[in-house]
Amino acid sequence: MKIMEPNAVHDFYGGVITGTAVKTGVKRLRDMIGAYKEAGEAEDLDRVMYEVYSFENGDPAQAGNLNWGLTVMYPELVGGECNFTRGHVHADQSCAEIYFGLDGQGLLLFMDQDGGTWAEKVRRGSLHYIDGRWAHRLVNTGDGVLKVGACWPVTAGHDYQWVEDHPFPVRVFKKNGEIICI
Ligand code: PAN
Ligand code: ZN
Repeated sequence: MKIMEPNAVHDFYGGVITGTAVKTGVKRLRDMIGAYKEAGEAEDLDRVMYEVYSFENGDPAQAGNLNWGLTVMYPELVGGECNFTRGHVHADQSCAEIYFGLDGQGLLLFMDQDGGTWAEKVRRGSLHYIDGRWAHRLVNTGDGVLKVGACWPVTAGHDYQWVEDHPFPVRVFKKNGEIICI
């Protein structure tokens, strides 16, 4: 029996995922500034807010195949508001997803199709099930880097427009070290 290395070099806990099929996305504040409530005029728009690594496994057209990925979020505040991902529902809402906390402290915000909103705490070792109909957004509430792994069907797709049309009604701020959800 041939024993091989994993088909990608991963150090999830260290926030590293590499391999031939990895796509990396970087979100800077300039990409997100409009989404924050109280962004000041003097913000450094070059600030890196989060990085997303995604690894496509197998044929991307074959339903049932799975991607995995890693989101690395920095402990940035914008007008006191905690760093958050853009958020999306899956274009194919029959496709669920699993998130798993690797490092740091955060919240996973959910919103269902009726606008019902709730959150789960994210930390090293936490597991989160995301129904394909639920909008999902990560928030880094900690003082360090938040690292979250994910696994989702290759055919899920990302619908960002839905979240722009139905904004999350809750924002997460950190004031004097305390997390406040408004
Ligand atoms: C994740 C997200 C990642 C970044 O891989 O894409 O956390 O969030 P946004 O895509 O909302 O910017 C995922 O949920 N994939 O389906
Ligand atoms: Zn998703």
